[in-house]
Amino acid sequence: MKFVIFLASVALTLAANTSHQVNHMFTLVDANRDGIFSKAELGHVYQNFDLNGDHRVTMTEFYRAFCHADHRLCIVAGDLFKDLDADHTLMILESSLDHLYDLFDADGNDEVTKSEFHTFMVKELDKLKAAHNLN
Ligand SMILES: [Ca+2]
Ligand SMILES: [Ca+2]
Ligand SMILES: [Ca+2]
Repeated sequence: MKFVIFLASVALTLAANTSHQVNHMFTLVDANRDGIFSKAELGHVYQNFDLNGDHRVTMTEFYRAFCHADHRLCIVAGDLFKDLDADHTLMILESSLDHLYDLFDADGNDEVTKSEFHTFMVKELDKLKAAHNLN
C-alpha cells in the first residue's frame, strides 16, 4: 500500500508545487525516518517496480507501476525511464542500483540526505514537466 501512496504523491507532484510534493515523497521513501534515503530503501522501491521478480525492471513494468497509480503519470514515465536507463538496454537492472543511487548522492558519501533527494527530484520533475508543458 505504501508504494501506491508514493506513486500517488508523484502524481500530485505533476499537478502541484514540485518542491512541496518532493518533501512529501521523501517521507515515504525514507522508511525508517532517519532523514537518509539509504541504498536499502532504494532497493525496496526497486522491488516494488520489479513485478515478476526477475531482478530487472522493463519499460513495461515501469509503465505499469506508474500508469496503474495515475494515468497522468504515463505522460512522463517514458522520459523518466530513459533517464534512469543510462546504458540504453530498455531495462533497469538491479545491478545498476548503485549507479542510480549515485545520481542522488551528490557529494558521494554513500548517503542520500533529504536535501540531496530534494535537489535531484525537483530538477528531474521540473525538467519533465517543462518538456510536457505541465507547468
Ligand atoms: Ca532512511
Ligand atoms: Ca522484472
Ligand atoms: Ca550524500
